[in-house]
Amino acid sequence: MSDPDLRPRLEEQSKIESYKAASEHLRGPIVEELESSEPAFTDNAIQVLKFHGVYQQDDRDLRKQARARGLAKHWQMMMRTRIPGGKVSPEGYLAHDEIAERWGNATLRITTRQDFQLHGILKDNLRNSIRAINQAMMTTLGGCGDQVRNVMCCPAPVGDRLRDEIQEALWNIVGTVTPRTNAYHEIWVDGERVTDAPPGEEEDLYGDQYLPRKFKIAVAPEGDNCIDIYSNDLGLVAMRDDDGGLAGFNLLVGGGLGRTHHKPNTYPAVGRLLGFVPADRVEEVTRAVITVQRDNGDRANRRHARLKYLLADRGLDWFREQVQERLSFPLEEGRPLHWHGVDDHLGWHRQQDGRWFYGLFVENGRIKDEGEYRLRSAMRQIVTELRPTLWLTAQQNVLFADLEESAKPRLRRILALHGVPLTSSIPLAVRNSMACPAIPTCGLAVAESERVLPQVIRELAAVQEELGLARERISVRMTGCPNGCARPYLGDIGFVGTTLGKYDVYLGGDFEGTRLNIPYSHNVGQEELVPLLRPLLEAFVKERNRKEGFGDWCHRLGVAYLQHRFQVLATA
Ligand code: SRM
Ligand code: SF4
Repeated sequence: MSDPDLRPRLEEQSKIESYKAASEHLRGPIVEELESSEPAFTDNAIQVLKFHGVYQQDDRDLRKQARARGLAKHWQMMMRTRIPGGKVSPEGYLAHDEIAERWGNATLRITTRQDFQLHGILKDNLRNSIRAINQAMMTTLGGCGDQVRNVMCCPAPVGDRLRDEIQEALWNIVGTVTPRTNAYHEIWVDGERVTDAPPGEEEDLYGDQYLPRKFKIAVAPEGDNCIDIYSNDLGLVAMRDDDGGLAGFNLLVGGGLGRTHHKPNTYPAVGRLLGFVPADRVEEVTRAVITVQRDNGDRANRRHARLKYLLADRGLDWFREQVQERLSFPLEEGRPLHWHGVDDHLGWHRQQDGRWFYGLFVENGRIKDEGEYRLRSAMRQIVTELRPTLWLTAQQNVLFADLEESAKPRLRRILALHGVPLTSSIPLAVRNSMACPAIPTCGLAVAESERVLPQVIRELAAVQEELGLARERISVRMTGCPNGCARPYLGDIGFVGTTLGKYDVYLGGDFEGTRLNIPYSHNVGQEELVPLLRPLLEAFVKERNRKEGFGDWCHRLGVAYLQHRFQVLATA
């Protein structure tokens, strides 16, 4: 175990560490500041609020107007509900829909980690919004902050034995990683004015200072990497036993995608195989992995604080020893891993109990009413009338589950009446694309993403159609900065914003998301993105091996070779 004397003293740690340490288990100055008439929170409260699932933002489209009205910014809050495995009850959905209407910007957003985000909530409406989420038996605690974030899991509601056992393991993991503090209930639900942690309240996993940085966990059934397991700090791959049940988990550690432009010591990394544990040991090993990071992660430099950097600095063998020391049983060697693909679970599928689920494509996860396209209204009607269980996917889509055969025509009719296309009519290029929110809500965005990808991807779909590639699954992911929220470094093609209207282009990942892609071209104008890709796609059509994916073809030939062949300037 790490020597506590060697850890940096609090004054040598980042400012956020001192806020966390002084927060009395996430109470901080939230209550006082909620009661003040200021439209925004102070830095200390902002950092503690993240643990409660709340980000302070400003509407970047309205900055000029705000200034003209003598305001610093148009302050508003984003709220993220933590939704393990993406499972949402009809009541939970309707509560989010109502908050979006009453207090938010009238849209909901399905995130790349199977959560809901609500944007545009004013400070005065925050308490009512969080309370409404809690009344629907959901929580925003753990949506953000230096703790375990939403635990992802393949959402397909198939209902077979393996999936049922995975769900049980998922909820045990969620139970073990949820903070113990009562601060959340005091502040948002009970409305008490408590500022100190009561005696005896203990954060047994996190300690008083919580983790050095966010920590991400995902669970995937072996074979189907629909949740992009390699981007997580801890990936748990559920391995089948001989009877089709859950034997245990292969552990992948140290995945993470965030990087910063012009800082080569920040980089994306994919998870590495640490070992295997039987199913009934998963909570113990999860805690062991988290506490090694808790005790050894970098608390001085937040850009170097994720588990991937600890692994890079100390090595996988050191890490394995540290984990082993904290376990009551021996870690086994990792089992061979094979991925058969990525199933987005869209369209109609039969459940084991004879009922049906329907996976609906939601472009970039945004549930909204806009012109003839009225997805939000359609979803409200579907949920109110048919009462499906909803499952959010890691590709920002939604599955309506537990539908009787008789509900199928009604669901189709409701979608048609609201101008929402069925998944089967969505071009594959569009269906396999994702963008992060970026401007106007994200304060870190340097370029657009959600608002420009629809146009770019339709241009690409048209080129794919022309070249006979309409049925080809090519994943395209765009972000408005290098932080990697739509996982651009794991797609066949990644577009990463560098400044307004410009993107770095990455190639050579794989559709299964097991490999990082590589920078191909730097600072490409938005309207040049598809023309840049066109000659590559033309060559791919002629030269690919049978069934070879576009990313695999780029990888086989080598990105450096492709740059030379297509006379593309190397990256900056
Ligand atoms: Fe993210 C920060 C949105 C998934 C890496 N992310 C942000 C913030 C909160 C901006 C901020 O800190 O002020 C963004 C809010 C934008 C907005 O207006 O809503 C934001 N991230 C998102 C979401 C909504 C994107 C989406 O299209 O759905 C995803 C919410 C997930 C959730 O429900 O928890 C989201 N973010 C991711 C992922 C993908 C994943 O986890 O599978 C990553 C890459 C994986 C990883 O963590 O390494 C990711 N987000 C980041 C980072 C870089 C972290 C790093 O280690 O460097 C930041 C910036 C930071 O933490 O300093 C960030
Ligand atoms: Fe914001 Fe960057 Fe994440 Fe996009 S990738 S949401 S721009 S932090």
